[in-house]
Amino acid sequence: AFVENLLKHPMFLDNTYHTKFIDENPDLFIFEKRLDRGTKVLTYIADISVNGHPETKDKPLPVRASRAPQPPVARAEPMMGTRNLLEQKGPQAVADWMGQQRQLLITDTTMRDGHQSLLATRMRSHDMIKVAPAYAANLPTLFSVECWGGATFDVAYRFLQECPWQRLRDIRERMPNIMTQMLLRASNGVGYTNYPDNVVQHFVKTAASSGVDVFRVFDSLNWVENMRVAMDAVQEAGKVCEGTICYTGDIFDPERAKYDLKYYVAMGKDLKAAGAHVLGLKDMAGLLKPAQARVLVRALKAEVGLPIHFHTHDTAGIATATILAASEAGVDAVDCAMDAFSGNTSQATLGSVVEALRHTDRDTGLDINAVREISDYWEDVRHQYRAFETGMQAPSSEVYLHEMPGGQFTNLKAQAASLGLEDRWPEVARTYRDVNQMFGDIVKVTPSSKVVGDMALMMVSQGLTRSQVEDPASDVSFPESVIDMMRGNLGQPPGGFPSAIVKKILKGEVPNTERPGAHLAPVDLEAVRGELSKQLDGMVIDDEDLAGYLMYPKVYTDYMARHALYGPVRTLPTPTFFYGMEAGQEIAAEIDPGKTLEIRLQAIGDTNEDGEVKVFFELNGQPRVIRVPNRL
Ligand code: BTN
Ligand code: 3PY
Ligand code: ZN
Repeated sequence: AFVENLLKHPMFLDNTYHTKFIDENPDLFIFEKRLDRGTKVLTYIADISVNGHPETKDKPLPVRASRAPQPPVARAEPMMGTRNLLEQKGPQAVADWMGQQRQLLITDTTMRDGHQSLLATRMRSHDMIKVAPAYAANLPTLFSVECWGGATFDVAYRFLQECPWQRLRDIRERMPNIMTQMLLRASNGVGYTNYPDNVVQHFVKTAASSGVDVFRVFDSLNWVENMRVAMDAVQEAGKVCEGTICYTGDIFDPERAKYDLKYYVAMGKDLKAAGAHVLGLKDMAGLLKPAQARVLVRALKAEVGLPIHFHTHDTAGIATATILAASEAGVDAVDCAMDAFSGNTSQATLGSVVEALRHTDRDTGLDINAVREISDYWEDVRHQYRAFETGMQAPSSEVYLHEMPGGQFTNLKAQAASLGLEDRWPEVARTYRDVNQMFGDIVKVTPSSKVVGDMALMMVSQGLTRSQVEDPASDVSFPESVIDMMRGNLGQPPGGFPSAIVKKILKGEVPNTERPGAHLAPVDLEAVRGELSKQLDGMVIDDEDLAGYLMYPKVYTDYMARHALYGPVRTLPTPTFFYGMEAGQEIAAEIDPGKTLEIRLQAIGDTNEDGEVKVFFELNGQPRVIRVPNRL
């Protein structure tokens, strides 16, 4: 039972070190500790092989015989790309170039929104890093590769047992010519609540120096006031600041007049005045229809005068049509996902957009053979994550009813199922829409979308209607996230929240209607660094660790505790990570450049009277026995 007890003890930090620290400084460590990493990785494999991985148990298995994903061959030396332009001439030159050239520029979202929207964000760095050189060599004219931020940050620590910063540096190193891109929730960072200004500034600065080139900055209530700290920090770092409008409603619908063309144009102008180099148009739910896109893009181009980068989701099956309409109206760049990671709640199909525009005046110039090869790789990768396929089977126009973001849809469905509400999904969808109206018709995107989802699930599970909730005479116990938003802790939507519902939810407490960050004291970064170092046995806390800890303190320290036990498991092949090994199987894991563990699982023994199992390995030819508890 030793592994279990240590694992369950959050303060177990004996022999702690950081993945990247030891990777970068292997010589600083004594021989035993280096050997120890092998034992740690074997402990993980033994445990998963005996007990299974908690996240894949009882889920559909990949077909074992399917071939290991092979990245395409890099066909040439990486040609100069957008990253070189940014490095040599700066972010304004990138924006100027975007506006000047004719071809439709494409961002590939596979490594961020693609798997966030289709596989619950579970894609591991291993599968991204392997293919990055093929992007650099074979698709050097991509505008950018979105590979960081959004939900990928905490999922890496929390569920994949890996460091998100190392992912960023590894991709950056292998793809030096194409800009990387991240999604940043402005003052909410990559979290679910407002952080103090200096925490946001420290995060942006660190992300820029670890490898992010384009920052798509949005606010979950479209409040430009609440975006300035993050946008200023991006400009300060010399990176591309994509100040972003979140699209909701329907500009043609007189009943949604709050979000009309004038509203979006005014917001675009505000973002330009705030220093955006590029105007992001983020349609997180996939609500923008082709005819509306034509009008909106034309107006934004003419009246704001920034290059426009359009992001949408294919939830309703119409994303490609909208992209083509936006392209005709002069949009400068669009987001697509590689074919195997496209469609439904993800982005439009990259190869199809390339083909649709071929031989037109907006020809993307991308090599369709290179696209197909890379997509073939992603198809094999996706298969290994079969346990996380939660997606919709078909596109659905229902999204125009509920307006759920692509990244939330499957998540909320799973949450509803876990509450026993799977048969009442249409009711959840209608209630989500009712909650939106009750809150005054707000933008719904992380974190505001989570608040609306929490409220909708509460209402459906308790059988409450909107009018019952609004009735001043009824006693309703609101979810904590709802109270928090009404207090003003996510900022203000256009026109504010309706005063009657605020009054009911806050029971008379006066909300803060100023920028939340204005009321949050700065964090003493050096003091926190010192305390964390003490907590982690004197480990050197660099800016990346500090930024991770400040975003998610417990997620970070739990990750570090598991890291002390399991070592660099991020280097394992994906099937090994999620399913362990079978007797007779052999794998390799490169734990440092040039230092590879050759691992063979010989046999799994019987469970002894203490409930322990011996697992017999060969590690680089040497026999090793690992004991793990049988928890089945
Ligand atoms: C997670 O955080 O849930 C995934 C990381 C791995 C947790 C390991 S898997 C082997 C052992 N058994 C468990 O139930 N948890 C740990
Ligand atoms: C995120 O914030 O993670 C999103 O994807 C919002 O669309
Ligand atoms: Zn998205």
